Amino acid sequence: MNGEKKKALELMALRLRRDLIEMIGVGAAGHLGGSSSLAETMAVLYFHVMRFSAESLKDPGRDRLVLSKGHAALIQYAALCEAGCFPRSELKRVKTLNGLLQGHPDISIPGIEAVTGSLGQGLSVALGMALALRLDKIPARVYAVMGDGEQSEGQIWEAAMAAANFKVDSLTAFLDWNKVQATGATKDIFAIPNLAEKWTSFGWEVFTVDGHDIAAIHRGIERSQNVRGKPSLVILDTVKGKCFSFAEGNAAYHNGVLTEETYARALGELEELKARIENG
Ligand SMILES: Cc1ncc(C[n+]2csc(CCOP(=O)(O)OP(=O)(O)O)c2C)c(N)n1
Repeated sequence: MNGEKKKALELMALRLRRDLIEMIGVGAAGHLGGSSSLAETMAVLYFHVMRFSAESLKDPGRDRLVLSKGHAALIQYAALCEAGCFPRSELKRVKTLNGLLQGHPDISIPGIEAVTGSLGQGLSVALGMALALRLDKIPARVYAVMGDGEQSEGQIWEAAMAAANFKVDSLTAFLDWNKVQATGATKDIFAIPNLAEKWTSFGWEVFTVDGHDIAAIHRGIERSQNVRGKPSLVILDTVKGKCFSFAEGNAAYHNGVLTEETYARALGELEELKARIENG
């Protein structure tokens, strides 16, 4: 990836975060933490890696992305909106009764491939898609995004074994290793040590990357695309609430409420980061 592309994607990740903050707004709860930790990955997938465009959402050959940690929907909505899947006016109606965009992903939303929100199910859905594409001889890739707290769901490990058994090398899963779940540190609530070793022992190829480094995420995905005969996992070493000083690593912003003050601060911090990237 050249420097110009990298810079464009870094700026896109900040744009997605700005959309995220505007969607959450003031005075209502929103999943800031686990959405922000995925901003760079969403930017790399939707705007560089995936065969995906708003004009071909039904193309059988498109790559698919299943957000298994569906509570982070707002960052995916931001990416789909920036890609032109629906008008920006929908972002303002997010999580309202008559709005298109609900609190968790739904297939009525252009660009959303699976209904998620009940944790633990997305990898199975993605595996089913990958198997169906293989039967149909369609060379599309399927991506699935899981959380680290989500790893305590048993269905994930059933899907992990099945994907390895069926040698599904068109499947790349991501694990957003932000180390915090809904109410505290993942290690204190349901510790699953040695995640990389566990996935390797389940028959997966595992890559661990800095989940806020555009080039590193891209390299991890490229390496996963070259794996043959088994599925791949890219562990994203991330910070929950990344880019927002008051939210980083803070479980209170898993699904927290922004005040006028924190809302303004969040947008201000994004502006500072943007200026820093633009000035090289
Ligand atoms: C089956 C199920 N149980 C509980 C929940 C409630 N819940 C929503 S998010 C969450 C924590 C998830 O933690 P993690 O996977 O680490 O997500 P992240 O920190 O990346 O947002 C929980 C328990 C749920 N959505 N589904």
